[in-house]
Amino acid sequence: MIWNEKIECAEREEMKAIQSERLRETVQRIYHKVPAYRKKMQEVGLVPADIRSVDDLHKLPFTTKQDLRDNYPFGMFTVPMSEIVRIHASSGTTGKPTVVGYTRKDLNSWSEVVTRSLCMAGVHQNDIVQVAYGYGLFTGGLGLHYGCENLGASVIPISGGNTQKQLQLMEDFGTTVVACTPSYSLYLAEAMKDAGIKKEDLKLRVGIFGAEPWTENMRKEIETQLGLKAIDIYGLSEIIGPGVSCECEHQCGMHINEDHFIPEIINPETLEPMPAGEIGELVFTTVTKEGIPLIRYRTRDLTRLIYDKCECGRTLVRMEKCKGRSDDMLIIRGVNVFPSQIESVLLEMSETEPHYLLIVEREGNLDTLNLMVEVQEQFFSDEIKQLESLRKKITHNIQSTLGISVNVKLVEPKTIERTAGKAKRVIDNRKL
Ligand code: DLL
Repeated sequence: MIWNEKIECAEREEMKAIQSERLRETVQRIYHKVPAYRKKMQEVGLVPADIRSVDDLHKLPFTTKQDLRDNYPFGMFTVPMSEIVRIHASSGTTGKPTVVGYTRKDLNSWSEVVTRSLCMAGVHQNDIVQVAYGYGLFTGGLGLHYGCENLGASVIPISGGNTQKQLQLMEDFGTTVVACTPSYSLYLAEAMKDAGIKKEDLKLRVGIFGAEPWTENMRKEIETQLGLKAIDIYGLSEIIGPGVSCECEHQCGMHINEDHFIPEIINPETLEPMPAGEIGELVFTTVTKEGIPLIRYRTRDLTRLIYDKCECGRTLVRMEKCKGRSDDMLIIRGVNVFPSQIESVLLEMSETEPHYLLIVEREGNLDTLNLMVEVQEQFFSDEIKQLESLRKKITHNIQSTLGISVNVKLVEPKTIERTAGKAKRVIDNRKL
């Protein structure tokens, strides 16, 4: 089912007209209400009247996480606190968290885009949805929750963690849809095996997985182990939370709810817009938000936009699965390495588990990349010779795919710490 057919299947010109009108309103709002934005616009000699349509978007200055930190906590809100009805925050890797505020209208828009996303994923009213994203300051839990209620599905607000309970409720309540991070879904699969629960014992049909990067290989693994269709959902708290975009049943890129969030792709080095179809950094401008509208917000996520028609009938532009981030890309001895590339290599091998940790060190002037990876139970052996040959095989496969040498350390299954939230894949010990 298409939740909002008029918008989701609009002609490009129609969409542009909606976006342009909303953009004009947003620019007026931020210029008059947020001193930090006014200052930035004045610095480049812009007044709101200069922005007439989406074609003028590129004239506006960018916004970054640093701007949110500089105006911590509420300095970029455009309404008085009496109109803010919800506050979320994302834990920054350094310093203060990024704080976002929602008006009642913002919460309604959020429910709308999550409901659209659920419909894209093939979820319907009769589904029982177990929301295993964290409830709290993180937007995952509550974001999915209100979208499910708005759709009319039955939501189980179990939140993250408590794996045994997750499995018990899945069995007892007949959960048909699970929403959690892709890494946690694999952890659930592992716990199922331990508990002797087969996928056939459960009624899982769809998984709504996001909040961290994952690969096509990981998708296959999850789909096989849990017996469901694994759908990618994307979002970030600064823009709204989950539901910025989501895959449809064809799993060929995530449809962006572009009547609310206008996407652009820029070159992260030169900050110039990239030619259509090329990979670069994703930038969003929110055009309906009241609490904290963001202009040309740099997500740091790398992807490309696809404007071709989708088989599902939606015309909403699609973004490809995230390729990594412009800031988590590792440069090891001059070679650009994305953790997702290493993950792909591991998933292609039957002996390893998709649980790994990359540790980057600098010895003298030389970077070294160390990889801890779990070996599948049946391949883990007391025979050093056997393990050594597996270690060599992994080293060779990574070397030949990425062109980089890596020190591989094999560890027993379940040694690497599991989290109910986003998996931590990289520890960078270099002081650069
Ligand atoms: O992770 C919102 C969310 C919750 C999305 C539940 C999907 C499901 P933040 O904590 O602000 O918000 O983190 C946002 O997570 O910039 C991406 O780098 C990453 N991310 C989110 N979804 C995906 C995805 C939520 N599907 C940051 N694929 C974003 C890859 C993702 N990365």
